Amino acid sequence: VNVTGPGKDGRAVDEDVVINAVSGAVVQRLPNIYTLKSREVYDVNHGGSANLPGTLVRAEGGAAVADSTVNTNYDLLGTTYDCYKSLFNRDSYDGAGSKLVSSVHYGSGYANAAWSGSKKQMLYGDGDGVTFGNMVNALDVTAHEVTHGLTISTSNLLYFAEPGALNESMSDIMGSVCEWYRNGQVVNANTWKCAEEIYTPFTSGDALRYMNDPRLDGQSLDYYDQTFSPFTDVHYSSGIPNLAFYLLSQGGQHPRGRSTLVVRGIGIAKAAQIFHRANTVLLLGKTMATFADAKLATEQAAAQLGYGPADIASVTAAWQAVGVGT
Ligand code: ASN
Ligand code: ZN
Repeated sequence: VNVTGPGKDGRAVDEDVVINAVSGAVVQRLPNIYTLKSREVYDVNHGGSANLPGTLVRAEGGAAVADSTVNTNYDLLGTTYDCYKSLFNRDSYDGAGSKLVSSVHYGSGYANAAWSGSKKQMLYGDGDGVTFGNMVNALDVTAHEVTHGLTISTSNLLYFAEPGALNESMSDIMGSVCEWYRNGQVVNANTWKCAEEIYTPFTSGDALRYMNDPRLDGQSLDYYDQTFSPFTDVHYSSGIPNLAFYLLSQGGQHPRGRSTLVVRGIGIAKAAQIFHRANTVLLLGKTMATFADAKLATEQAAAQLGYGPADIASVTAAWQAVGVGT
């Protein structure tokens, strides 16, 4: 018997189940046909924070509209939702099916995108046309902003110093993971680049950040030592955990010889599970978590996920290769 019924939001249920006709017990869960995905894309029409969210242009299930910025944002929010649901069985950023609310055409020539913690929504600028094209056009940026909403509702890492670097890094990591997910769970040349689709439209091949070699951007850090300052912009200090995640996934050595350790890569699929579990379970409510706390949390997450000693050793080595732990 295929059972469908109203989900918690009154729309289609998120699973089909086979039930025993006599006892009513669920004997098999079938792949989801419907999900609880719920998006709302608004046009703030070049207004600022006082004008949010603006006019609702496309809600869940609505047909494509005339504005391609709205449609692209809607689609990439959908890909991000699907990535989280499919890889982590997580229902939206808060795990409770909350709507993904987004406003496009924020500001004028605004070359940024953000998650507003107070408004529980995202905003996307059109870019300035020189450093950035339209901010909606990069899946990793969209997944990055959604992940800020997730982090606020889980670890709630402070946006400063080491927890801030970890907060930013969780967003960059899940940006890469969602790109990998969209690419059929295959790593390609763009997987480890951040915002490559929109960064410097007149220069091809570059990116805002590089997870595999953070110093390629000229500012990000890639090793934790005495020179680390808590005052470093979290978008640069995030390079340290970003590189740890890359090394855990792909394996290899520190790209600039800061460590002689050779990390055995475990693949992005397992690495993603480990970092997601660390952020949502082991670091739950750990607003002040340090890099050392994240190392321990990811080691424990790997063990809880049932990964073996060699994988756990890779987690340890990935952090050691960026200067965290001995
Ligand atoms: N795009 C930035 C981010 O999500 C916005 C900011 O600097 N907070 O990290
Ligand atoms: Zn961020």
